Amino acid sequence: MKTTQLLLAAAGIVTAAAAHADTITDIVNSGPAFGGYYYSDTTLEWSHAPILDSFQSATLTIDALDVEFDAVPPEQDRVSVFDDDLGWIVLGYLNGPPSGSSTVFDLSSSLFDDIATGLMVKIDINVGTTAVDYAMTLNRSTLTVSNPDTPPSIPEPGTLALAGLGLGALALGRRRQGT
Ligand SMILES: [Ca+2]
Ligand SMILES: [Ca+2]
Repeated sequence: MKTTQLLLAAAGIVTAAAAHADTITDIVNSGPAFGGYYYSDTTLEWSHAPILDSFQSATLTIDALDVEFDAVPPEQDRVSVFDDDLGWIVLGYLNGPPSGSSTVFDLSSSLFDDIATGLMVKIDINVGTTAVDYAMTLNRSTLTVSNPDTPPSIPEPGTLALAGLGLGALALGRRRQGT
């Protein structure tokens, strides 16, 4: 390995330790479920990337267009997630104005293991309102997990030793280049 690569590797380890974030976000906004205009009784389904870090709370935010939850009868776009123990569980319905809505659902701890393997989500468009044919467009699904107990980020002794190893290798490389 070249000395520059060693130095970069050492720097990368330190950066990774310092950048331990309080929240992790996974956004899905592409694929067959997104961007189209879909009518009643259509089911849109997608998956989030696995989140392997530990966390203590999680939310799912769905951004959509043309959700007429305030209409009479209301458009009922039902959001469900897959729990490995319980199967599909209903979180609730999209809410907000047709011009653009952002609906946030809290995810229970029984879903944390499913988040770790990649949370599966689906929307059943306008269920239970057979009198009216509504449609909507799904724009984005945002999965956010947070760990409020994350301690202040201090590089561990092992990390510092590794960084020192990288710098030492750099010095050794320079000496060799000099001879
Ligand atoms: Ca589960
Ligand atoms: Ca609509």
